[in-house]
Amino acid sequence: MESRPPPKRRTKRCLVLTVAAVLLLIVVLGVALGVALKRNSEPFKKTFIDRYSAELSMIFQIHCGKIWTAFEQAYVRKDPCKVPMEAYDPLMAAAPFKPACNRMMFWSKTKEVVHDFTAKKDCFLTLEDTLLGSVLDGLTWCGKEGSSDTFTAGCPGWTDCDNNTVRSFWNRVSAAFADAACGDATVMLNGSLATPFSPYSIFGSIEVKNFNSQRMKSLNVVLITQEKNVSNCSNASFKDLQKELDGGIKYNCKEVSEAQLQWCSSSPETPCGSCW
Ligand code: DVN
Repeated sequence: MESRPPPKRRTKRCLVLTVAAVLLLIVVLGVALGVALKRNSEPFKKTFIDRYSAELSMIFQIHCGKIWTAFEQAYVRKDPCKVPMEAYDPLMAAAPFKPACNRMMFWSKTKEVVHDFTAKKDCFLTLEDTLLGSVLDGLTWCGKEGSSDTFTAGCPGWTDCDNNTVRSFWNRVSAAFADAACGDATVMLNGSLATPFSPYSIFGSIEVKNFNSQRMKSLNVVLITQEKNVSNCSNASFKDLQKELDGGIKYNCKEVSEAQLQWCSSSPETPCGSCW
């Protein structure tokens, strides 16, 4: 017959088993309570989210309505070639740019490469990455005298007249975006051009003129170079750029190959700062 363990050891084993049973019971009860509570809290959570988002979307609808009205009044019922950039002042008052210090990215003749970069690396923001810029980028619109409609065809082209509806919009929002520039700003320019900085471009004729040294500390030029490169950071046009800059804004220039930029864009773990 099997020998029985001494009384002392039997008591100890009994104690351990009792404690384990009690612990198991607490865990089972805890899980059951958690599930019950969760299940009970579900309907309340859904009510909360439904009501909150309904309220939000109503606020957004009212806000968007105001922005639309401010936008439309710039050109509706007007000759599409007689819309100066100031016509969009009420829009800028209704939808001012939030400054994104040290992240604002300007560009000229590099639209594709800059937006490929900012789409993959979220450390910089171009005008077209802002809400207003992204809504209207690539669109055409205009009004005409005697009509309250917005037309998207038959509108004057970019070079058809100076005060055309779309070009005046981009001029006005570019001025506002540059005015909001703060901290270190960056501009991506095209190294395959003989004059990467043109005083006649929007960047040269509007944005540089709106940089304010009260808010903006420096302008970092990133010159995108190709194999058959044409210009580098000692290009004469950059002397003009430096002359145009508001006194007190520091200037520097770095040459970066498009290949290096593409490599950097496609490696999310590479910090933006080491892309050039
Ligand atoms: O800093 C950027 C950005 O903030 C923007 O608002 O202004 C700066 C870029 O303007 P930019 O310096 O004049 O640079 P680009 O490359 O000469 O022209 C920018 C855009 O204006 C072009 O990409 C065109 O837009 P699109 O058609 O590609 O959507 C447009 N643009 C300029 N000249 C044009 C023209 N579109 C048609 N005909 C032209 N002659």
